[in-house]
Amino acid sequence: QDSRIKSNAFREKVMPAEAAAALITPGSTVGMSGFTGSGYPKAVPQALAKHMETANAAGEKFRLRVLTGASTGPELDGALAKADGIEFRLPYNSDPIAREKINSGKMEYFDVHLSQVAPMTWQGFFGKLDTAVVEIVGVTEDGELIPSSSVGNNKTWLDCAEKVILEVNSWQNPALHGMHDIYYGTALPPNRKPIPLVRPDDRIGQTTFRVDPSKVVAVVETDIPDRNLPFSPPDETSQRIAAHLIEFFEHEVRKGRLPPHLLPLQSGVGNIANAVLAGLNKSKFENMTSYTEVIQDGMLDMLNSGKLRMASATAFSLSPEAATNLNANMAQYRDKMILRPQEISNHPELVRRLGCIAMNGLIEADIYGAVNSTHVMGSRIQNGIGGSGDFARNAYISVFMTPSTAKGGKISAIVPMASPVDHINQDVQVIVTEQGLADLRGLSPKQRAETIIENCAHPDYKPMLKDYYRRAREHSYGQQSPCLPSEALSWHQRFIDTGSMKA
Ligand code: 0RQ
Repeated sequence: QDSRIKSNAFREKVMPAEAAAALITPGSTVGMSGFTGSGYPKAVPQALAKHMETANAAGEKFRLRVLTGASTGPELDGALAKADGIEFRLPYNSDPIAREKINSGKMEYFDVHLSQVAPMTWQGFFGKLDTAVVEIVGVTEDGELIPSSSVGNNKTWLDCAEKVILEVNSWQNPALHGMHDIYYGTALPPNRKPIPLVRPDDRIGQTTFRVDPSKVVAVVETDIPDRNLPFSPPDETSQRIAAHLIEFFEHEVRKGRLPPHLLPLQSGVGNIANAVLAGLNKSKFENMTSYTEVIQDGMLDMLNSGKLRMASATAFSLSPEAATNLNANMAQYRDKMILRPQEISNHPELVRRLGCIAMNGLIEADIYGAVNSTHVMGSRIQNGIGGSGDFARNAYISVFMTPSTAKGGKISAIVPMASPVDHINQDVQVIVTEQGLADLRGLSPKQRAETIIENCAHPDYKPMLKDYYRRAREHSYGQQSPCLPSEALSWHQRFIDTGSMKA
């Protein structure tokens, strides 16, 4: 393992995880690596959770403010949440234990656009960053850090934290060295300059992180694998969603509104997004590129088949099987993948310049096409907005996709009013369900409503939506976006009261 740490100054700081965790003080703010189940620290958080449990048992409060890239794994979010050790958390979370704590009011959660975490940290909006805990693959002879399977906000944590704890993970393949592109050209306003990236495969930075060695207080060696949940295999519903979308892309190419190799693809988290990639892998499109946030199983398959020429992202978001496979064969992917800081992978300037095709999942959309990506029944968090807002607002075409119902048909994904709204209707150009696709470009709110109800709603809910919309046309206070305020959220209340949105 020593061979991963080529610098003496860093080797001298090697210590057990328990000793490193003891350097983190209760009440402090910690920036951790990790993005969608990859590249998160594993040993220090677990040791930290033990310290927290001991403190809690003795009646002392040991809680932290925890900042990450996005979701992490059970060894970090799960362990700390279980130990009741997270006072405040940002940004995206998908851990079930942390979700439960948030929804029961025991943890504060700030759900923020992923591209904004690094700049807001620099701007001082989140206060002082006490400690960074960052997983790396190794340390070079001149003391630079080889990034791991996610980049996330690590550059910012390493730059801004007062002290730094490193986890050198020998499970990660050393062939990751060279895959990353860490851009050091960002600045605070009024000194910002254009980011010099004009193609998804441009490299504009260096392959390693810099760190001030005097800030490094501990180096911990681990060999724990990245852990992520498996995707559900594409079912008939998701295959139909994919088919509608691919037909739409083919139509757009025929019309000359999309180039034959499409435009850089952004594909969101979750089962549906992954299934759409599987569909694209079987489509006739060739030489596609992606400028996205995460590389999922579906994208790896597209790289393997050659359909996708290259992928730019900030992290892997892979099933355990795909993660193991990729890790065993990392060297052959090094020229086809670039991992960047999330402020660059999700940068609005770049998403707009490249003209990304954004494809994200949703919880519910309303008849006007406003999208809720985050909350169930208006109040319970599912995951968070993640990068969907970064991409949706700035995309060339912004697509949202979902099965038309959830929870065995008891919930309609198309509702009279979304609660809350994460993506305003101006940021939503296409909605796809297994029922069909609504192309909303250039349509007024009433035209959007008619198209969405007709093309996307499930037959069980279509008559209810038509009835609501007809009455809204008759009785609404205004006719721009007809609405019956006292009834608009009654479907949600009915589900809370009876367990079903059906009347
Ligand atoms: O819950 O697992 O308990 O059954 O939500 O739903 O249908 O499997 O869909 O995995 O594609 O996730 C919006 C959550 C969709 C995801 C969301 C419940 C459903 C199930 C998952 P169960 P599916 P997906 C950039 C893009 C925001 C972040 C984002 C997401 C679970 O896409 O987190 O886009 N997006 N980032 O039962 C009640 C509804 C529901 C519902 C779904 N209407 N009511 N429950 N569910 N619809 C990448 C990153 O940011 C990292």
